[in-house]
Amino acid sequence: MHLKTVSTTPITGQKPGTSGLRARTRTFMQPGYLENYVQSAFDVVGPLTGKTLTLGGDGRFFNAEAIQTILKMAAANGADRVVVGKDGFLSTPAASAVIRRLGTDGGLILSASHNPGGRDGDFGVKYNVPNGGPAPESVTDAVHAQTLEITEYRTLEAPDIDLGKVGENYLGRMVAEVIDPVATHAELMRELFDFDAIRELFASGFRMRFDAMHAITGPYAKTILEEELGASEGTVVNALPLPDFGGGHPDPNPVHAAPLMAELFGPNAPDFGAASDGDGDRNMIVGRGCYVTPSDSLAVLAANAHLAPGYAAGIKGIARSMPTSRAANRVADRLGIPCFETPTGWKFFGTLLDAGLVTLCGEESAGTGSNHVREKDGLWAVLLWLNILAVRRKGVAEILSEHWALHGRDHYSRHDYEGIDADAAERLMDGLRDELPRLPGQEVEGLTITMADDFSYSDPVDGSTAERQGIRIMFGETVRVVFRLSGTGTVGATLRVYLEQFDPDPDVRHGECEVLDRVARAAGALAGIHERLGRRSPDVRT
Ligand code: VG1
Ligand code: CO
Repeated sequence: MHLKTVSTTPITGQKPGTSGLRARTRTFMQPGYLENYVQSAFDVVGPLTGKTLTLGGDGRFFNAEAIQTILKMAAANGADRVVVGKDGFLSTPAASAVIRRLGTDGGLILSASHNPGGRDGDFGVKYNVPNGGPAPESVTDAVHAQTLEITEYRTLEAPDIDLGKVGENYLGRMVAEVIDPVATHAELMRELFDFDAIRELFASGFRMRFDAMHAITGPYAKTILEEELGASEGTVVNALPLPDFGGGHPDPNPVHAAPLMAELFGPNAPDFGAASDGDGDRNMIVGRGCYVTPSDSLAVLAANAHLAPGYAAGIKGIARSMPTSRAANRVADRLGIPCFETPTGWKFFGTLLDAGLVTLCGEESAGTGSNHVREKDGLWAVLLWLNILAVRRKGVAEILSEHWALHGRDHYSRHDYEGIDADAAERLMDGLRDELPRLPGQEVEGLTITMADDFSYSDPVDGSTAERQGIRIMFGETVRVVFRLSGTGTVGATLRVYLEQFDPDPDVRHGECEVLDRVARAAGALAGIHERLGRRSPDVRT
């Protein structure tokens, strides 16, 4: 075994952003490309001497090779130990749990989350800091700057280690410790939730379907739901993580998890359905004949969290990303606790959680989590729902309509225009930005604009700021439209249009589409979506 220095491949086109570096898998497979990012991250957080890192990924194509590469680089960079999930697996929340419980000096997570995988799909890598959360912008900016500086990386010439066997291996002087990827996370779940009550719920005949979408949550869901909580065998479907997610798109929403929706809305539907994404940090919740929007899910979880042992003392506060509906604010107001509004992306919740200002966080994109880790956590949300259902012994639809009766209902939908020309997308956003001062007072589709701005955020804990985080347009107190461009895509641009309308006295028979139809037309007219993008309707509605 000897140390060598090899040249890097420049990272072009893609700036390592909110969720680390994401690019096409083929781009990542170029020799020296992944290495450029990893060496840069090691340079920024290093020296690694005396340090322990956590490492794992969502099992997508190139995961295992990337793990071996990173292990050898960590050894060459002087790390003491790397804790790696068996088979190279760790869901994002499990990696966060491992970093925190084992007290490692941060870690690397390999995933492009909900983006499709495979040789022709996407790959990604991100560095998480010692609190278990995504690196803040100061770190990701420094890593990006370093990728432009360095021309070489350090590695050890050594055979691959056996990722299939739990135990310790040596790479030079570094220990590569292969761990059970599920155990630490499962242990944490047992502490937070009343497993006995959930076991009784299943024993009473309660039926559930969990769609792991051939992504990383399969092993976690099988172990916890079927083996430990007694859900019947077959409750978890598509449980085997596959390198290409079985050709699917592991984004848990009604469009990409259509089979689950069909089952829950069909004859002989189970009581409860859930799905998770590529790296296991997102969740979709469906009741029998009833889809729960992620924004409503956050609000219901916040209103009922005290029913689970881990939150029995009540929650201190809630944080939601700006485009997430204001349903969570209504719960916070009733409970007399604060509700923070942050830019999109989990990293903005970290400081609030560390400072103990909030207990629960959520995003409209199906991410929900709490202070137990510093990432969103798909299975955690499912278990909290199960704990609530086990205590309240009511159906999802009933819980939801009671929630709306008490708080009113925030009708909500997100329209995505995918694969659009990046310049046209920028021009559309710039056009809206230029118009902002002239918008208040204007009438669109019979709705009058009362406020319009480009969301900027100042972190109440560390004072860091983030500008241009999305255009918000208010039509009085009840209707809101938000426009922003996705930061996680790898080709072209995606425009996200977030539509919402509050109804203080809701009629549960109305679907989101009818209620939000006028709001959608107003959004289209304001941004000139048809004229500028040539699109008549969105690619995905969630
Ligand atoms: C999307 C979601 C955002 C989420 C991010 C990462 O970002 O909208 O809410 O935090 O993905 O999620 P964007 O920029 O494409 O809208 V995941 O599951 O990649 O960790
Ligand atoms: Co994800």
